Parts: sequence; C-alpha cells; structure tokens
Amino acid sequence: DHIIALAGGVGGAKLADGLAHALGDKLTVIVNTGDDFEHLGFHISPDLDTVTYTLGGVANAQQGWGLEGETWGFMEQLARLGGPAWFKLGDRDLATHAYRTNRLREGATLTEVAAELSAALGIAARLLPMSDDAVRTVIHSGGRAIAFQEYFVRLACGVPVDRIAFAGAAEARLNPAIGALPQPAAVIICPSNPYLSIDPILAVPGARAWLTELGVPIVVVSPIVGGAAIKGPAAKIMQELNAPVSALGVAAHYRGLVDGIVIDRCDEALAPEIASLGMAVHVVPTVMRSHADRVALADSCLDFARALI
Ligand code: FO1
Ligand code: CA
Repeated sequence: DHIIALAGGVGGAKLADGLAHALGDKLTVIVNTGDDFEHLGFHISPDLDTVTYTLGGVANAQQGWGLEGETWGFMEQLARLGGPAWFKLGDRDLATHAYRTNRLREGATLTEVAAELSAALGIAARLLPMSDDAVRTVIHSGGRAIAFQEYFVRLACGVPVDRIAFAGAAEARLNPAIGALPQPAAVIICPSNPYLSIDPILAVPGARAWLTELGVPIVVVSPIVGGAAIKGPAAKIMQELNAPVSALGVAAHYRGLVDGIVIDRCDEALAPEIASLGMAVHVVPTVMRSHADRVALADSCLDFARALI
C-alpha cells in the first residue's frame, strides 16, 4: 500500500529515507518549499535538496545540508570578486541549482525538476514540492519582516520570532499531482520543524482539507525530544511563540489534524497528558543516528499507523 509523508529539512529527510527503504516507489514525500529563495540568479530549494540528497545517499551528514565530498572553489572566487559569501553554494551543489534554474527558465515546473533530479540520483520514491507556486516563509521580529534564509543563515536564527508568515500561500495552488495520488494507507508527518517545515505545507489552500478527507490515519513524529530539538531552531521558536517546548507542545500544535503521535522513550511520562488531547501515543526510540535507526523508526511508524486503521 501507498504511504504519503510530509517533510522539511534534516530530521524529516532522515525518516523519509527510512520510509523509502521500506516502501521504495510506494512512498510519496511532500516537501516544504517555504525555505526557497532566489540567490545569485539561482532558484534554491533547500528542503527539496536535503530530501533528494538524503534519499540519494549523497547528503553531507556533518554539515546538515548540501552534498558530501563538496569543494568550495566557486565560493572562494566569489568572495574574491566581492560577491555575497553568507550563503554557501558548493561546487557540486551549484550543478543542482544551475540545472533547476535552467529547467524552470525553459518552462518546466518545480515538480518536473524535482522528479528529474531524484531520478538522476536513483531515487524510487516520489518527491513532490507542496506547490509549484512561490510560497515564502517570512519571520516577523520586532516589527521587521525577514526573509527566511536571511533569518536562518545570515542571522543564524539570532533574533526573536514574533510571528511566522507564508507569503504567497493564499494565492498558491496545492501541487496538482497531490490530488492525483493513489489513496494512501496512512500519512506520516516526519520529525521536521512544525512551525517552519510543516506549517508552510498546511498553509497552502486545500492542504488540510485534502489530508483530513483522505480518511486515513495521520501520524506525526515529534521533533522535540526531552524538551530540546534534535537539530535546528524548533525549541527556540516554540519558546518564543509561548508554546510548551516538549512533545506535549508538538501534540497540541497538531491537535485536530493527527490521529497519533510517536514520541521518544525519554518523554514517556508525557504520554497520558498527550493522549488526553485525543490522539494515540506510541513510545519508541526516535533519535536517528544510523541508517538502521531510520529504518527502525520508519517501520515502527508504519506499524503504529496501520494499527490505527
Ligand atoms: N545553511 C547554512 O547554515 N549555511 C549555508 O551557507 C547554507 C547554504 C545552503 C545551500 C543550498 C541549500 O540547499 C541549503 C543551504 N543551507 C545552508 C541550508 C538551508 O539554509 C537550511 O537547510 C534550511 O533552509 C533550513 O532547513
Ligand atoms: Ca527547512
């Protein structure tokens, strides 16, 4: 049976990789594009790249983005020219951006380009951007509106988040390929940042209605473990938005959408309170250090979701 996953960056990509191992071409991953932006004339799609590189087995694990075995000749020369050095494009990674940007200019959709790049890396799963239209995450901080990569990379998330907006979301069309997918057995929301990676997907008109009308179990994996984020600014942002920084806070965020949540062993004590929000709780080790961890978590998510049918 077919499974649909929703994913953003690193944590999401790791679970998607485990699911791809179990499911092959029976997996569709719907990927956040709110982090996308134009830089040096290139269309950069960080989360699509992270998912593609991770499932393709070529991700740079230390860095958390980009390709393994990267070299930086382009950036060195760019710096010599006085070009912008705050956002790093590796030599190999640059090929992805040139390819994507060129195809978009030829009239291809982001969906078509994502399919071409993932096929080139030998990926069997289907990777779908949430929309082919521009949706841009904007961070509002102290009266300023900051473009996402500006906030994330240039400011290193160093300003407080008052509010997060998704510019263009109201006018965007949900990826038409999503409505044409085979009926899945379940939907798995990967352990991506709820506010920065999953909310932009849900902000596309029709996304929430499509999910709930599928009428299949929707299961989320908490990206917050032991009151901290495994990676990235999720914990800091939850605190700034006055949400409890815990798996309970994650559960409350998804209340009404998900049927079940997977939380880490170390958060087991939160299970009764989470269950009182009206969702099933599954307690397993969720921290993915090895490839075997990804596969084990994917298998236990699938078992949990299937038991909710
Ligand atoms: N993240 C950084 O922290 N610094 C960078 O210079 C950087 C470059 C970059 C280039 C291509 C790409 O696809 C991703 C890149 N990222 C970089 C990661 C990106 O900012 C983040 O992964 C996210 O958008 C948050 O998930
Ligand atoms: Ca992201």
